[in-house]
Amino acid sequence: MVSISAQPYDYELPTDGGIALLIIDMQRDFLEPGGFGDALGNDVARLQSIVLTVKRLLDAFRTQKLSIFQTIECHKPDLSDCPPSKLKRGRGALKIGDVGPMGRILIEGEAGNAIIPELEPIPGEIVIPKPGKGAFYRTNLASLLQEQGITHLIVTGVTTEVCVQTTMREANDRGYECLLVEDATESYFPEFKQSTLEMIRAQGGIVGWTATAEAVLQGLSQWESSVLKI
Ligand code: TIU
Repeated sequence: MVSISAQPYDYELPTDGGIALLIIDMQRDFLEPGGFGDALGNDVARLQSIVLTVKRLLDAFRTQKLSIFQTIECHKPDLSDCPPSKLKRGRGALKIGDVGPMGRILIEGEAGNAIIPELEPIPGEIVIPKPGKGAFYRTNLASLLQEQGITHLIVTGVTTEVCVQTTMREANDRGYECLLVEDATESYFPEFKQSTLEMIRAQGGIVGWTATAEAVLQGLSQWESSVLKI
């Protein structure tokens, strides 16, 4: 049995299931000035700190030919998939659908809605558009995971206590073994990130595990060599 050194205890890698990297919403809308995060009054520069770490994980999954799913939070240009409550919320200078410096805020296909260039998917990699905070709500993620036999999710992205935590809770209830990578997720609020990490792994891992990217990478390379030996 190969495991990743994690909290609250080691995370066992599957012997008969698949593992996937889930990268949540690493979009210009959240990481760059002029997007949705900025419109909500946040200091978006805080989120830049994880880009290289997410890239390291992405490269490792690409090299080992493991499944990768990225999500983007977005709405259709006619806003038909945006509940009025979400549209009204925030009371910032710009709201969803308004024209900002990177195009319309949080709208599919606009420049600001794209994944940041450092993490741009390569042909064949799956990007899941999602209208909500959780990646399972009104998306085909569950069926894609089932098709690929995925049982274990390594979760990264932004923001820790909003889309990342909502997705992890949705995944946990659906039976996935979820590990949140501590230095590959970030929040506009450092105290919310810290609390989220703690609440996920509390009570014996009530929602899942947390571990550093280094520990994940070490576990994965051991796992690969153990699989190759069989
Ligand atoms: N505002 C905030 O912290 N997050 C979001 O609205 N979406 C995601 O977390 N992706």
